[in-house]
Amino acid sequence: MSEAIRYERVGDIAVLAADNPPVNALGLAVRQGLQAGIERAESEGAKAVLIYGTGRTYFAGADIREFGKPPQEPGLPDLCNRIESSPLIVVSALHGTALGGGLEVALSSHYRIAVPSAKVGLPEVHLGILPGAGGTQRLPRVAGVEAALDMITTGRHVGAGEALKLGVLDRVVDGDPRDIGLAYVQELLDSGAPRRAVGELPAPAPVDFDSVYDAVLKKGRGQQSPATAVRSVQAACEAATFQDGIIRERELFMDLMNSDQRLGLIHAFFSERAVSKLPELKGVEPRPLASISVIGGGTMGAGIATAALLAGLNVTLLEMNDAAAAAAKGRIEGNLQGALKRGKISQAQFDTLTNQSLTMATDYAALSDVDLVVEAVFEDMGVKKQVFTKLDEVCKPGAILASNTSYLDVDEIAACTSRPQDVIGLHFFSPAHVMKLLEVVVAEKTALDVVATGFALGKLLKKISVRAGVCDGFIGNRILATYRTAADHMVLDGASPFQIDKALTGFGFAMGPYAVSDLAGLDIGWAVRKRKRAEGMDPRARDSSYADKLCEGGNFGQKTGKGYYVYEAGKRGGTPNPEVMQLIEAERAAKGITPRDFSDEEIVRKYMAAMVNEAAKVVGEGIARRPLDVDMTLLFGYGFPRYRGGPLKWADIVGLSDLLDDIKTYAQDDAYFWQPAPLLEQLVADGRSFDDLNKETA
Ligand code: 3H9
Repeated sequence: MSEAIRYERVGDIAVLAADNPPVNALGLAVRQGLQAGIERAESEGAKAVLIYGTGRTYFAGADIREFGKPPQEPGLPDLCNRIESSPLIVVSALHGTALGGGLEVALSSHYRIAVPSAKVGLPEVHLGILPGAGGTQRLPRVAGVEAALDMITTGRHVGAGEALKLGVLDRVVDGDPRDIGLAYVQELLDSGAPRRAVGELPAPAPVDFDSVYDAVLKKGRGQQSPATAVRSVQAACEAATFQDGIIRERELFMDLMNSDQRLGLIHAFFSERAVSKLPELKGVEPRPLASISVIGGGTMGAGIATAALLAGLNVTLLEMNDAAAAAAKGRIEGNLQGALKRGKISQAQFDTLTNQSLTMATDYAALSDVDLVVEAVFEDMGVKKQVFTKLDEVCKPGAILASNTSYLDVDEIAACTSRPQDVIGLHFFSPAHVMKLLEVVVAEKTALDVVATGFALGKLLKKISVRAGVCDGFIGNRILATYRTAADHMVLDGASPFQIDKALTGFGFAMGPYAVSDLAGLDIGWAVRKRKRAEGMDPRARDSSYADKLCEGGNFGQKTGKGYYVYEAGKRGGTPNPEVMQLIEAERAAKGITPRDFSDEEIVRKYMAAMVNEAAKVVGEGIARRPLDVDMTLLFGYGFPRYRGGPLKWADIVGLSDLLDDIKTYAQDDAYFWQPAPLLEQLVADGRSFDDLNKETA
């Protein structure tokens, strides 16, 4: 008997207890143990079998680490069929998260009981696959097609109460899973309850699967797995037998298993967890973090304050005067109203957060006792230095002084204090109470426990925290500046901003770069361009001015109703602004450029090549420690399609050598912009991938 499954006899009942921490994933040893346990129970004359998980959960799914490796018997689909076909009564007792293959084992059991806090779900689509151990065939038979389609295509976790109503669970009882399970099995045996196999239930009634398929495909922005899962549920209704449905499910499952999207999504799953694990922070205790202060209550500062309040921290918000403080408080209350409306907090919590946890201040003296200060004032080095000089005077020893700068030199900011070891960059993304990304910018003298506290704060605020080094724009904005420039070059050469946006949303981005600029405000990019020109641009760099002209006309994007697009009140999205093409054409003419046609494919390739090349420089220079740090930055802060895993995972998939060849070809026209990243050249020369680098630095 495998150690991952412990076998025990309690009277007529054989008890199979899973013991495979941390989440009882259904790896080989667990599958072997379950199969052996069922066989032993049958051969020893038990009347029923109880399956449950020890530790924090029932099975949380197949072992994702086995994906892509040669299959080992028994496979999960066969195991589920074996459990279901047992002549004994098989009962599963659920707690924690019964997900994916875990729920499939439960659905193969004849009865299911759970504790009230348990959650069930089939989240396989988030990994680029579909439930492949009978889930698409059994769930519609117990919950109906509509509920099954909802659960399978969204992958959402369903609470025990709802699962009971849907028929996924038979009973919900509070207590220890083993105890409630044993009592339930005994009751079933005493009452002579029959063996009840879901696979033997009649096929469910079909729905209009073609329209569901189309709707799901559209919603997924190019993600294949949810739409393919619809076809698998369809088989539950239309296949001649249950077994035929299982065969169809297997075919579709294997198609997805062999897809690039599965590679991208699994990479995202593991990278999301690896990104905040830094070897140098092992054993380093973060500093205390009970209260924080935010300086500046604009959109960004108010968002940071909101996120901190929602995470249970006391927040002091410092503004310049009473009027600004009142406006900032209004912004925070507006954000919290949103949380209240969405049911994230109660009215009582809203009242406590706004009246007790939040303090408004206009005097730096109010910051004398806080543990951490995040400065979110105007993006100007002079202004930042004034703030940090003041903070150095008033903050208690050991307080962490953080800047939310998105571009500026954190070393220079730290140098104007007497405690550079306590200074760090915490770069939030707007709206900060919604966006998941936090760049933890480590300056030259930042102390390790300050870095650890940055990550601890990120965890508290439920952010994905990425370590970044100091450079202009850190990881994300530095790479953005490059691929955005590549897009501007394509516009000068003949593509339109609207075609570029369309090509990139076709690739899977949530929005194209020009629509994003309109949303963020065109004045932001304008200020950066002016700063860079003032600092002195390399004469070989191609500059463009049509966007400046838009700004000079007072068009800053959505907030002014006009930018690249024209926005009508009450309507979502905008329509192309015809003035933009006039400005572009005038600039092309002035520069003597004869515009040429671009295919959508060429646009995507060039944009991505620029992104990957800059990302490789960012990793090569140590600004990002690992390729996966770049991938997570782009995924969580820049709308990169998760199913492609991130730019460097995408690069591995399409092939680094071909990509480098393309970059060298582009360099024939613009050798300054298209300088190949040394790291990319090195990887190609060595025949290695970005993922190899991830593994080497794990
Ligand atoms: C499936 O079932 C396919 C079948 O339909 C068909 C097969 C034929 N495998 O997230 P955490 C690791 S597909 C391997 O930090 P939490 C995780 O990497 C599967 N490892 O904890 C981490 O490792 P480390 C369908 C796994 O409490 C550690 O466990 N199931 C797996 O925040 C702790 O994880 C899913 O998609 C796994 N399945 O959240 C569920 N799951 O410590 C995926 C976790 O080294 N899992 N690990 O970084 C989850 O959603 C969350 O992990 C869970 C716990 C909610 C369970």
